[in-house]
Amino acid sequence: MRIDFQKARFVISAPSLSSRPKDSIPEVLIVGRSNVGKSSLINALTGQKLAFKSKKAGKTKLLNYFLIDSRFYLVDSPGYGSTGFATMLTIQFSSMMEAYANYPLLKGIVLLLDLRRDLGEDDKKFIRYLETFGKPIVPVVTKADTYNQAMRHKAELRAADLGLEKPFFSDLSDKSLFQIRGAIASIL
Ligand SMILES: Nc1nc2c(ncn2[C@@H]2O[C@H](COP(=O)(O)OP(=O)(O)OP(=O)(O)O)[C@@H](O)[C@H]2O)c(=O)[nH]1
Ligand SMILES: [Mg+2]
Repeated sequence: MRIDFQKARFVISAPSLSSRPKDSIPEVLIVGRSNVGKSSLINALTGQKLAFKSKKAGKTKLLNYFLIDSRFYLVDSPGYGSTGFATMLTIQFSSMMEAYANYPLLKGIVLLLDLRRDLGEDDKKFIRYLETFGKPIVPVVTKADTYNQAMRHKAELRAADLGLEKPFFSDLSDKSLFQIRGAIASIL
């Protein structure tokens, strides 16, 4: 399926899934710890400055719906572990995610990871929790431009340890974006 990611526009910021657009367009959710690079990846995938990126953690507070090529919504989510989401599964965040658990329009989750360090227990719990959704998960290691060969190898081992085989490495280059666009298209 050919999808033109450059044909993208912001549609709505929703405080929860119940405020999403009232249509039946499928969606792909981007999740990850605060500051991992969710908004930056959305901007890079679409080649537009759609999502706000920030130096300060916890910038994205709402579910931001971006319509891609009139085909699906790419949804920027608040980073867990960010300001206002002190612990990963705070009531607000978990109830937002909970609504997604059996949501038929959710076609998959792009899980952004910083694997320069071992993940904490809360990250591992969060990943286990996402898996209970039973939807495809596309693992993406962000900020790959900051990894050397040894770090990359270590990151692959860490991902495998989490049951995430063959993660994509994103350095926001054309090559990595091409791969990630392909992975997203394949789950739609
Ligand atoms: N070196 C490098 N920096 C990146 C990359 N992607 C994002 N960043 C930087 O990481 C910081 C956080 O990026 P955001 O895209 O705002 O992260 P976020 O996950 O949307 O953060 P929240 O909205 O706070 O949850 C910014 O300073 C970005 O410039 C990357 O591929 N390489
Ligand atoms: Mg963001």
